[in-house]
Amino acid sequence: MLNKYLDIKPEVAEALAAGKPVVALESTIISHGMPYPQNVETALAVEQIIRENGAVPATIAVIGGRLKAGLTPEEIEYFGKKGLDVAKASRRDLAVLCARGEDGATTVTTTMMIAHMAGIKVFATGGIGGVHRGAETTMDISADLEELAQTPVMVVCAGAKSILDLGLTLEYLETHGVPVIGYGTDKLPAFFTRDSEFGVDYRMDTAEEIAKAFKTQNEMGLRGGMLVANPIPVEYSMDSKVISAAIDQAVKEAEEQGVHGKETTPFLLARVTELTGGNSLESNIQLVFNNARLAAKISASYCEN
Ligand code: PSU
Ligand code: MN
Repeated sequence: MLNKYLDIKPEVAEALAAGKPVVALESTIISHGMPYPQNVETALAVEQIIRENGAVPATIAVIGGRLKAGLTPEEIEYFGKKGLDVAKASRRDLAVLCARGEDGATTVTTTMMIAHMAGIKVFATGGIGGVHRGAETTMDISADLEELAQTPVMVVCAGAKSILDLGLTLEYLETHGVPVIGYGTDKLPAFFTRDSEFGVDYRMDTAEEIAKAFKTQNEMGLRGGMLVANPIPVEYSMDSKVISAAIDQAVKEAEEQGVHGKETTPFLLARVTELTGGNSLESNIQLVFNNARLAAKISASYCEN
């Protein structure tokens, strides 16, 4: 099933061929989500955490028109330095970027697509895209949800930021048959905070239980992914009042300035970071580390059974 546009890093290809655990990572978080050099330091540290927990990391990106499953440290450095000059690549961008031989930072959507092409089952990130507030008139719904509906890759995240309408995001996932699992929680985490007013579909307390549920889904031949929401560690979680005030203001500014399309999410994320200061960057980094640990354990259990 190998794709002629895909390059799998040799270390990743060897692990996959030997049935060893591999965890995919996205690159939008590197080039668009954090400033240089913290983005490169974080990306390299996440890879290290995945190794320490028994899996091989595969950071995913588009470089020079090639779909890359697994980057070298030099490629991660290149990506982090280029920052916002790398195009954000969602599903609709992938073919054009490859045809033109350009670079692209992969979102949750395109990271899932490329992970699946390579044969990787588990992917760790920070937050996913979803149904935006006001989507009943703008129709702004992230392609991430559509990808979860059709591509059999597990996404381990810290829930979703309330820049989104979390209730509508869960409704959309339910309609498309995507199970939402809370790791050690009944509530959907909201990225910077450990919970929200919304419940998940199932609470699971071990990596083994999550791996077994996903293996069952795949072996049954059900299409689509699984969303695992892992709450931010208590010591890095933020005051929900501070966060929700910043988010409300960012959403209002986006509306006033007529921000739309692919710019909406990056605009909101950048404004929330500015309004909440350096604390939110540290929280963001720590929750990605936390998700990488869990994803590596799930991937290891998936491969053992
Ligand atoms: N939400 C976050 N952090 C992120 C993103 C979303 O809290 O980094 C990024 C991810 O790459 C996600 C993308 O896949 O934004 C979604 O963009 P859009 O809403 O335009 O589909
Ligand atoms: Mn959108």
